[in-house]
Amino acid sequence: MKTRQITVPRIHQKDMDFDRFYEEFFKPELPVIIAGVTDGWGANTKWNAEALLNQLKDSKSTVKRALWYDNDGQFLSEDYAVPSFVSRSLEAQYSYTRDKNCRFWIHPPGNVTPWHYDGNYLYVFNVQVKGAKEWWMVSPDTPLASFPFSNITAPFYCRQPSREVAYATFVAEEGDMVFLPPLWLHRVLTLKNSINLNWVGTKKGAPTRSKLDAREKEILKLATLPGFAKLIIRMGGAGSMEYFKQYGGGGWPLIRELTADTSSLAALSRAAKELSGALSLRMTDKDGANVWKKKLTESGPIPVS
Ligand SMILES: O=C(O)CCC(=O)C(=O)O
Ligand SMILES: [Fe+2]
Repeated sequence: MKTRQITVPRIHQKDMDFDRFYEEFFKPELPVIIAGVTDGWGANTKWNAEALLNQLKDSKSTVKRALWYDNDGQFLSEDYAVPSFVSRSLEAQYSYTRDKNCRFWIHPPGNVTPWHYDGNYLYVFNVQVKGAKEWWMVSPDTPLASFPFSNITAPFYCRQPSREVAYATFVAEEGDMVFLPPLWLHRVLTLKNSINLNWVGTKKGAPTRSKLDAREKEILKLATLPGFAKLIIRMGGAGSMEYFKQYGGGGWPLIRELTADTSSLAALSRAAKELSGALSLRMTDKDGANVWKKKLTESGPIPVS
């Protein structure tokens, strides 16, 4: 794998306003780290893993997800302040949002969230309230190989591009907020006992074009063709038809908008590419275990050449 390292800028929140954020990062869909976001937050002294877990469990509005908890903007809102460029970005003019658009992650050191990109064209404001995490990101222009119809990266030894991969790596320290744009692949290693608060949304308007954007649109288009949605869900493990119904907070109208310029032929050819890609993936990992059953994902950093 040939690699090219890119740098994610780090900007203090006092130098960031909505206009700058919108022009330099939100609109072009580029990552940025914003420092000093938690200055003055009650969460700094009030939040610890155990207490937060109990509060999440006690709250009726908590939804437990596989790796994190969802809640709404009211939950513990007295403990933090939403930066104005975040609340502006989440406004209906710029984003589709869901009712429970806050995510909470609680991780011990050593925890790895393996390579993936978030579905639903989701962008994430990821605040490192406590602890520290090492991030790796890959541009959607030079994506890693995914499992078929999936947003989860196949293990590096199975099948990875021979062309260049543009990646970034950095550490998010306490008080930093990572802006993760839509379709950027990422892998996150927890370095110190960690609490993260996220706000998520799906950007309105045409997404920035990239290889992964084309793939995502072709898969979505395929889902609009009779009989295909079920196949995609089965292959990609997205859960149920609810996934498309609620897609990106906009559902089928958003899917139709996103796929307006994608032909059915491109979608069918995507299906062929995904299936032939699947055949070229190695079926067993180094231990002889079935890669498909394990959905095993290489959790290491990009092998830098
Ligand atoms: O913090 C982590 O371990 C994973 C974060 C992540 O995947 C995300 O914010 O989308
Ligand atoms: Fe993610």
